Formats: sequence, structure tokens, C-alpha cells
Amino acid sequence: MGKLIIASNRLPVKIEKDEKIIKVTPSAGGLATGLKSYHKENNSLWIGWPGMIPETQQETNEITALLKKEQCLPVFLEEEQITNYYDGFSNATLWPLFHYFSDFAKINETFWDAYCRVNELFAKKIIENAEVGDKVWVHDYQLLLLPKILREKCPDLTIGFFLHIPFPSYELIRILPWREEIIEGLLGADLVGFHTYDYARHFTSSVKRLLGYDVDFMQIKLDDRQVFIDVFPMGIDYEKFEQQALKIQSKPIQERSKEHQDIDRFLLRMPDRKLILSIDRLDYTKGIPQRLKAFRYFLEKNPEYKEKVSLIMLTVPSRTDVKQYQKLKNEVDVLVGNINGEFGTLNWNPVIYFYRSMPLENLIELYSSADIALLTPLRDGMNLVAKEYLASKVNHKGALILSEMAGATKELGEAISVNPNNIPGTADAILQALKMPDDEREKSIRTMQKRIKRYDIHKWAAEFMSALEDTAKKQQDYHARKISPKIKAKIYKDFLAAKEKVVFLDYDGTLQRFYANPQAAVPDEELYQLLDNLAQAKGTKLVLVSGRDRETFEKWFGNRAYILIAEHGAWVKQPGKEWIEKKPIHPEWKENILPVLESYVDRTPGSMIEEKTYSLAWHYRKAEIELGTLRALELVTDISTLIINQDLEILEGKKVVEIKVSGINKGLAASAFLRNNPANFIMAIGDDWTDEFLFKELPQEAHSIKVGTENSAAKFYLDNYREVRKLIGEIVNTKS
Ligand code: GDG
Repeated sequence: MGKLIIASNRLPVKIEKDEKIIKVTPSAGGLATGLKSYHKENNSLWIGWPGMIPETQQETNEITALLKKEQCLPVFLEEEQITNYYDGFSNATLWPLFHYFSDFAKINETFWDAYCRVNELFAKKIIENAEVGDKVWVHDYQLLLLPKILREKCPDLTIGFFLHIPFPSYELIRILPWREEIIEGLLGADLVGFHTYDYARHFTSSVKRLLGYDVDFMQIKLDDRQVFIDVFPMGIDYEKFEQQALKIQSKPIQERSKEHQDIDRFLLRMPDRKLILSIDRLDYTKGIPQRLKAFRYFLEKNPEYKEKVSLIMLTVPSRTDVKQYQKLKNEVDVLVGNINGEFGTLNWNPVIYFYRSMPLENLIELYSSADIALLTPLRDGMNLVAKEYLASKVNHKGALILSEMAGATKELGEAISVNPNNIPGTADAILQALKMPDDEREKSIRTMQKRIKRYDIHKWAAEFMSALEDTAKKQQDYHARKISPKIKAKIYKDFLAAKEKVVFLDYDGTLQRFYANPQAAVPDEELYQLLDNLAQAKGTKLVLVSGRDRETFEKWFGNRAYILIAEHGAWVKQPGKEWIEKKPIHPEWKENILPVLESYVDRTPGSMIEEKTYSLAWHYRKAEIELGTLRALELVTDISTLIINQDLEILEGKKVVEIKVSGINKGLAASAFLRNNPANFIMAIGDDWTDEFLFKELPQEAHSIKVGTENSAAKFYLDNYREVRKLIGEIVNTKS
């Protein structure tokens, strides 16, 4: 089994130079904190930027050697790249846009160019270190293009991607001039993971709208492979926080850290004083000004809590070179000053404000001492702080107020949920948390703890990896059944040797590309030539078998030497003869169904009805894609009740729902044809769900070929209609 290569912008450790001494320190931030224990335990190789620009070759070597001990490999970036790729495209374009701050998002070609170049650099480093059988797990928004670059250079690599921030609605992503490149970049992966279903849903919707790929139950169908989408809500190293909190709690006061002793003294002075805690990077997405305003509002409305409640706010400096962050720092400074100036007394600071980072141990001390955690991001991919607070509450005396805009809210339903933009609402939540009876607090804390303990960081990473392995197996199965030159040679040999040959070919998506407008799929000269040659090959019967109406088939192929089967088998035509109807039937059945379909056309712009002898088809190829899919589901439910006890059935094809007389399908039509035309070489090629009938009915020795990547009863796969045309051309030209 190969190794795992993790790739992220930052490594789990950062390199700093302090008085000419190069030091390794742990990185802060959700991704690094979360994944580093998994990294250590699983012997993976982590590739990323070390956080420092070496000045000499010697420094480069020293950093590389230090990182090697941590199983890390550096990608060194230059000043200009940090400015344009990191501060620029990553943090001044993607970060605001993906967090719905579209006004902040800078559109800048230089940023984009640097972003592309740095993604290439990461790819190069990974390829230099990857061996056959390795898996690559790419993380986060700084490396959105990396999966595609890797796929192009190493098609057999197994690639997973996880996005730690929200994936925004299509309406946001469409703003980017490079939106297609970004989505294509991600589709280089085998598996793309998100924290919540909403983000996954936004992603698949953008894939459909921007690139037009089919998405089926979280699988995206590309020409030559599938990309799997799934939801993995990131967990924390629960045990680490729990154990550390237990240790802290059992320490005698004099052995506690200075900060912890300060907190204890602070609480001892007034035992009924309550502490509210918030911890986050100083980022405009975290809703820090809104939180302060809510706290001020709370103090104004509830004067009885003066001197009884303090908000400890730890804000960790972040992206200090980006202008928005500097402005935010000023805003927060002013707000804290105002609140303390207005409400504070000699004995009491309403807001205790730290603008720095702290060692993890101090962080856990804060978590365990705080009565309430107040976490109010305006948007947050997950928010691990909420989970860390819960894990550290070993005495169960706590309450969590959590923004409904954080991904974590989906798992932490027992928390007090707030809309951070609603200042009075958040102030009410503070009051609610302060007044909450002890048994109620304990119950909700315990319930949430149980959940996040079970799905911790180890489980999260293991689940992602096992899903990645599964997808790799599925891709392998698909590739194993893809027609190889050896299989092709065997098919050509069998064709040449056989006296009686029958070839069944579907039309749309098999011989011709799939058009939004079905009438545009007119056969071209190259195709006619190819089919004519095949039909003229000695002992060969070429059968075009399609769901198309017979009028269109007559127009396109009526004078050709092919056997035509139209409307899934309802009509058959031998070359030079008239069309024969399989089963005459009274057309009254349509009278009930047509009005229903018409109401769907009215309510689904772009959709249309096609009337055939034995069926009515509702096409939604040209409708808005999500609305079309939704309506198709509704339509199937409506029609199912209408056709009970009638000799009718529903077929769901590619962007079409067809109601047709039962007992007619491509498989039955092919069997009937073969009964009258026995053959010792049979081949069938099709791309649609309806072609599965054909594949299943054919005798065991037939060569059945599916076009596309969906599961199929066919023996082999081809990627697209161009490959089908190539195969047919080669069959005809095989001489010996
Ligand atoms: C991104 C997404 C998503 C904070 N201050 C200190 C410190 N931290 C640690 C916390 C926590 C982490 O940083 C913060 O994680 P969050 O999840 O809250 O937020 P982001 O950094 O924005 O992370 C986020 C996450 O990725 C994971 O996918 O949840 O939505 O934005 O672990 O403990 N650690 C130390 N000192 C500090 O002062 N040692």
C-alpha cells in the first residue's frame, strides 16, 4: 500500500527566525490543529509552505532538515508569490467571496497568475515525491487548481480534496472571471469533501450550471471518469482536550499557570461572577464587532448583570498585511474601548481583550473556566473552537451560544443558536444562557459531547481516507472494463471470422454528441460514411435502435441500408421497406397524461413534450437544470398514480421522463430481431439508461459496450461517442 501525501498551504508547524536562530513552532488555525495528530500517527508526508523565506542556501537546507524530522517537505515561496498568491488571490479574492463578502473580493489578473503558478509549484513538489500507489489529500482554498494539474500529469494518482471553508452559492462563484477553471481544478480529484451538505449542494449546482456535467446522487459524470462528492464534518482531537482539561482541573491552585491563577483570583473575588469566552482569529468573517455590539446591548438592557459578567475575548492576529484586517483591528479596538469606558468600574472590566495567540494549554484553561462560549461568526466553514470548548467542559457546567452561520451548527443542535446579525437576538441568547438551569446545561453539554467524541478528528480523517479508497476502487473497476487494445483486437477478430453479424447501435450520446436541442443532433457526413461502410461489410446487419420518433429516423436514415428500430422498439423498418408497427393500440391513454405533462411544461420554462406513437416524453434538457430535476421527480410521482392498472410504464432517461406502453423496450426489440436473424457475432453499444434493457437481453457471448461512466450491465466501457466512431471505423477496416 502506498503512502499518503497531505498538501496544504501551511504546514502543521511553522518556521520562524528569532535572533538568527531558526525555530520550529506549531501552526495555529483549524486545519493544522485538526490534522496534525492524524499526520503523526499515519506516517504521512506533508507538503506545504513553511512560513518563512530563507535568505541563503544554508538556511534553505537547515529548514528542510528541520522539517524532515516532522515528516514535512517545504514548498518555498518568494515574496512576490506570497503577496499575490497568498495575501492576494487566496485571502483577498477567494476568502471573502467564499464567505459571502463579495464586496471585499478583489479581481486582479496578477493575483490569479501567481495563484496558478504556485499551484503548479505544489504539483511539481508532489510529483517529485509521489510513487505508484500513493494517495494525495489536498486541503483548502489556496490549492483549488492542484487536483487538475496532478490529474493531468499523473492520471493514475488517487486524489482527494477537502475544503475547510464554505463553498458558496452559484450566485457568488459566478462573479469570478476564473470560475470555470476553479471548478475544473477541483474536478481533477476522485473525491471532493465538504463540512456540510449545503456546501456540497452549492458545489454540485455550480458544476451543473457552469460546466453542464450530469450529477447523479453526489457523483459527477465526466467523459472518462467520475468524481465523488461527500460530506465529512471535521472533528477535533477530543481526547487531547478532555485529558488536558481533566489534568488542569485536578491541579492544586499553586501549580496552575499564571494565567489560570489570574482567572481563579478574578472569580474568587466575586464567586457569582460569570465568564463568557470567545476565541477566534481576528477575521471579518468571525463577527467580532457584532458580538461586541450584542454584549453592549445586553449590558444596556440588563443592568443587574453589571460587575457580574465579563467577556474574555481572545483574538489571534491573522493576515495582518491585508487591509481589511487592519481596518477590523481598529474597529474592534475602538468598540472594546467604548464598552469598557462606558460600563467599566474600578473593580470590573466588561471586556477582557487579548490580541495575541496563546499556548494550547492556556486555551484549554480558558475553555474549562468559561461559563459560556459566545461564538458568532457571520460565516464559518465549521468552527472548531465550539467543539474544543465542549470537549474541555469536563465538569459539564457550560453553555454554548453558536451562530447559525457556522458549519458546526448542523451537528450541535443543542446549542443556543443565534443569527449574529441580530444584535438584540444575540443579547437575548446571552441572558438565556446565564439563566439556564444547571441540569439543562449539563444535559445539552453531555449530548453534544457524546456526538463530537464519537466523530472526532481520527474518525473524520479515517472516514475520508476510506471513502477515497472506495472511489479509487470504483475508478479501477471502470478502467478495468474500459476497452483495451487487446479487447478491441478480439472484437475485430470475432467480427472478421463471423458469417452472420448483427450490430445494434443507439444514436444520441452513442454515435452523436448529446445536444440540448434534440433536433440539432443531425447526422454528419462522417457518420453516414462510417455507418454505410459498416452496413456494407460482408454478412453485417446494422440496426439503429433508439427512443427517437420514427419520423425523425425516417428523415435521417430512411433511404439507407440500415435496419431502423424507433421509439424503443415500437416501430421497425427494414431497408427499402415500410415501417411496421409492433403492437397497434388505441391512443386514448394519452388523453389523461397529456394535460399533466402540459402543466409541467407551463411550470418549467424550457421543457417540452414529444409525442410518439407509443409514448409521451417530457424533455427538460433545455430547462434550468435544478428545476428540471426537481420537476422530473414530481412528475414521476404524479404519473405513477395515474397509470395504476394501465398497460403503461415510466422510463426515466437522460433529462427526459417518458410514459410508454409496456412491453416495448430496446431489449425486447433486439431479442425479437435476433430470433428472425440469428447471428454468430453480436455487438451492442449505447449510453442511456434505456440501453440497459438491450445489454441485459443479449446472449452471453455478445459484445456489449456502455458509453460513459455509470454502472452498467454492459461488459465494457468507452468514454464518449468519438471513441465509438473510432471503434466502428477500425472494425470495418480490419483486414485479418
Ligand atoms: C478554518 C475555517 C474550519 C485559535 N487561537 C489559538 C489557537 N487557535 C486554534 C483553535 C482552533 C483553531 O485555531 C481555529 O479553528 P476554527 O475552526 O475555529 O477557525 P479557522 O482558523 O478559521 O479554520 C473553519 C477550520 O478551518 C477547519 O476546517 O472549522 O471554519 O475557517 O483549533 O484551537 N491555538 C493556539 N493558540 C491560540 O491562541 N494554540
